Amino acid sequence: MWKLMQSYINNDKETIQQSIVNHVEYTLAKTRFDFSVFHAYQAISHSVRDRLIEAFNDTAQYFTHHDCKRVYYLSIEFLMGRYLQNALINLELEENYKEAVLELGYNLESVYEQEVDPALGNGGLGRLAACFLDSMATLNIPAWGYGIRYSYGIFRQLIKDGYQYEVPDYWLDNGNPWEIERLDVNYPIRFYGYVRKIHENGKEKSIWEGGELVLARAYDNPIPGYDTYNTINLRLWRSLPAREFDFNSFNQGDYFKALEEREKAEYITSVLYPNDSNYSGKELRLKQQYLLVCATIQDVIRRFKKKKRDWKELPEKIAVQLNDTHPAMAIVELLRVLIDHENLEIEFAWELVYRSFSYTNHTILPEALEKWGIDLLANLLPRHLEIVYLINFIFLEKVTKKFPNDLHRLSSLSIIEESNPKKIRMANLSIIGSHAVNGVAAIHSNLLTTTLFKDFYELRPKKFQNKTNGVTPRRWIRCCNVQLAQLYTEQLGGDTWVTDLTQVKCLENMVEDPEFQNNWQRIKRQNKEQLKWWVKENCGIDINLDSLFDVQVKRLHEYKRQFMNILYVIHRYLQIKKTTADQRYAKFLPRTIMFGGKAAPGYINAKRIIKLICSVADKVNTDSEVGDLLKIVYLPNYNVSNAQIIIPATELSQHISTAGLEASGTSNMKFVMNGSLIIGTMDGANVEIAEEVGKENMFIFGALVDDIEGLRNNMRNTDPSQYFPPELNEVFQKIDEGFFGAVDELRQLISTIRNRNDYYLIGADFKSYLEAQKKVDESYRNKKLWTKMSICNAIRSAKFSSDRTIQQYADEIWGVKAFQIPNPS
Ligand code: 26M
Repeated sequence: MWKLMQSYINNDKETIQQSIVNHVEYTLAKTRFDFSVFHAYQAISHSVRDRLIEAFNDTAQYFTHHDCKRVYYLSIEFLMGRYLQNALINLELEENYKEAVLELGYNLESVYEQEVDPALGNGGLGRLAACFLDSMATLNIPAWGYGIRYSYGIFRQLIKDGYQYEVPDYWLDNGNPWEIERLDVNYPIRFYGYVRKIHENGKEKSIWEGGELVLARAYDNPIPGYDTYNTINLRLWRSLPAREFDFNSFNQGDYFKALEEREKAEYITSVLYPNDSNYSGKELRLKQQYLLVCATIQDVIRRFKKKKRDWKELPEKIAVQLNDTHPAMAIVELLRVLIDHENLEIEFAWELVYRSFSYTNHTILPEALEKWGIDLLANLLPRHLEIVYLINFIFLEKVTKKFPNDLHRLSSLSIIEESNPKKIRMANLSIIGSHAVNGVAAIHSNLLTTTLFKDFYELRPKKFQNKTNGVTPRRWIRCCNVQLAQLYTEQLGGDTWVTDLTQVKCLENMVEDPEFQNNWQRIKRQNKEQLKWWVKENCGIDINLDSLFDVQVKRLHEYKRQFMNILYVIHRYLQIKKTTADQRYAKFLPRTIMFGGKAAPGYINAKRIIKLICSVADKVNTDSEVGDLLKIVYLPNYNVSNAQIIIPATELSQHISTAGLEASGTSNMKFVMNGSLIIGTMDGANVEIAEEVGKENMFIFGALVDDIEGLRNNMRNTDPSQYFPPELNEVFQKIDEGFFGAVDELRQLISTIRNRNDYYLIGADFKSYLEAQKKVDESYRNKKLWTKMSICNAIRSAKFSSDRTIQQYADEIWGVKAFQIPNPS
């Protein structure tokens, strides 16, 4: 019987202090009588790490002992954000540490600020993976995350003179107390080489050899659940040179050349690609993907083989979730290992593979769909290309049986795109190799089955599912909005809402309660104050606490339409200017409009939009006629840690993508949980948010997804001078006149949408956007009404907890149950 030993760690104040001081002395080799806040952070982290590791080891042992079915969540990105506060809260030790640390002379809040923000992700997809880990740990699901330990995370964004500058983010400068380097877990990874065919027992066998070998080394990151002892593992791979020397080079006496080759191996996991769409087809990127996949599959198989059992049990013991197509080569890799190394029959092996895999799609934007050129694959992964052809052949044969003489269908379903040069469609591979495929919000999942993957849907309708995204209430309420969390805990008589967000619905009877409303307003105001200081410190701008805090923070993208937002801001500014001074304050409500987000370094239009926002900000913020009626701020370097300050302080948040293009959005959920109202289109998860909180509590506008095609045709057939509403033409004219400077650049930007080229339909949606903005102002004038709307949003947001999402994945895709390890203390 599995037995848990007594824990040796106590959590009283004195023991905690002792452990911190010990780490100062013995881990950091600093004197315990005088250490800086930076060293305090390091020592505290090590002390918390000790507490994590015990639970982490016990959890791994417990899962092994119970031989439960495991989930492997494969993602090229994990956007974790800072660990310390989250770990303390999940361990329910924040109060103990606060006291202990205070007596040592430090304030825990300022200690948190010492941590670098690990930003190994671009945006939504990577952050979703992080929220999922938190929920899987909290729900006691036997899960592992697998990803890449990039040396450089997403670049740090500087804004100078209105332009974005990208600074490399070497985040490991000060070490990383949250990871465990596994010197003994290294897997060989092969690239290039050739396939040799041999004959064995009358059968042809393939041997992939030659080429280059590198090693993938494991770095483990413990992920504690909330209110549970379970602590799961995020295993990240780092590339290293293989141990064998390149004897060829050495023998020729080219010592430096040989070392250079070794350096190249380390380079593979050096940098995260900073795109969040727009697939680029770079070999290094494919190497990253394959390294992740190859090391992970070796790890998974090693764990499966620990117990002697039949291969047919594989799908009952593992569930592999692909976070988009980036790790999709895992399908081919597992099949390769099963047929080439384990000598299984192809049909049998294939059955095991597709029953084990499932795939989540995160976008329908065509430019983001991964397609690898045949030549690239033939060179880098020659055996995989052969296997892809094999899979495709077997698959298309089955299709032909069901739909004879349907060449059109065959070519749309094929993994191979018959272009010149031919390409491998990773989405098709992912669907064919998975037993379940899901979109990330209801509208998105519907679009998948009716447009992008229609033919696949007709072939296997039951394969397709929806799993509406969610976010973790631990980080996005409990950590970032401590006061709101306290209010909930007081009102609900306990803090079990943190793991069961449906409980906050019980506050429905409080929405009109004056005292509750007062508390609500007080909390928002305090959060606004905090953001005001952040803005002062980081942008040097004073913002008006009484103004409406209006925020759009997300990656810069034409489809997200930050452009439409700033065009509206210009319109508002022009209206203010047209109003006489004595009327202005009666007519306009003070607003602070904040933007934030990174543009992919090569995305020129996105960078021009940043420039436009900053140029408008310059003009407006220094216009004495406007005063504090209107302020525009570009919040630099939007990331997880400043999101934790920005989101709780927001009153209105913008989620205004062209209908059909934002798969889900997840920040919309975070904003709603923190009592922000949404101005948004019927797109992504906004649709379900409207169902939950009520349309009357949102500002919904714009074309519906079914209107889009018609509107695009309409635009093409309309005279450009007639197509845009007059308010918008007036704005264009001002930009054209050079009112905001940077004429050439800004003219180019507006020209992208002017000549029947308004693909994202800013012109078509602008009028209804104006109307929605008007309603915002009217509602904000009525403080009681606004507060009530804000409360309704927050207390009706339970559906968007990632606990709900993960429970659905567990029940409907993975078929795994919870295994909760007893707490030894
Ligand atoms: C691809 C190729 C090369 C380099 C980078 C990429 C790449 C990286 C990230 C492509 C897409 C990436 O992420 C897309 C993404 O973040 N999608 C968002 O996923 C969220 C979680 O499901 C959704 O909420 C968002 O709507 C969706 O845009």
